[in-house]
Amino acid sequence: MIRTSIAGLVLLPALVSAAGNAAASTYLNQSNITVTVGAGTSPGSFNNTFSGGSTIAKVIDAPSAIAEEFHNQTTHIWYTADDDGGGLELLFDFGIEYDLSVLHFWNYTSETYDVDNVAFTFFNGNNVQNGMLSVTPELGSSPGIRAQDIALAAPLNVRYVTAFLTGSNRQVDFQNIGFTANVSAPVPEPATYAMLGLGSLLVLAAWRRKRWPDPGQPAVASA
Ligand SMILES: [Ca+2]
Ligand SMILES: [Ca+2]
Repeated sequence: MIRTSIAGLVLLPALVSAAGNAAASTYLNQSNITVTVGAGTSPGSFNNTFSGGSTIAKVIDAPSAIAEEFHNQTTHIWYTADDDGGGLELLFDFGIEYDLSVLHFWNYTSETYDVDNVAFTFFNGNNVQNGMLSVTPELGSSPGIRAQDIALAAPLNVRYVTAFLTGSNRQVDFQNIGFTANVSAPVPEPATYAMLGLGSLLVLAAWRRKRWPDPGQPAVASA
């Protein structure tokens, strides 16, 4: 009985350690995720956001979380809502489920045009909503804009993210959005639980056989 408890104690740290050794975090940008303009975007104008063949992918084109970006027509997003309270909706698809840990936000440098609020809605791989979060980013640095890193209390297992960006003066101007994340651990299927349970029973049975051999069987002679 005591020995069984000790075996359990030995197993527990091994399991915790396995969970802690998950793959290193990933920076999510245009090389591994996509972004589109959502239908929830309020009536408004994109000014020169898409001039010169630019696409909305410039939201996620920062090569790393510490990249510096300068404000010009090829790097930034500038949207003006027709009415107060209007905003820009962005739809992110991460391709697989991630556990998000940090939001990196490159905001514009002036209060008149910067993003004042980002309302996030999170969805899992089955497109079921699993969380909401409101973030208030700071003004961007000047002249080179670097990301503000914001710890993101997002739910686990996020594949799709809707972001609704609003600003005072009806203006939404920023450079990039990035996320640091870990690939989510797969949720075990019921069949997996059953196999784990069966495996534990087999191990226990083997251990009991070793400790207390069937009295009907001749004892194994030791060498
Ligand atoms: Ca950019
Ligand atoms: Ca503002």
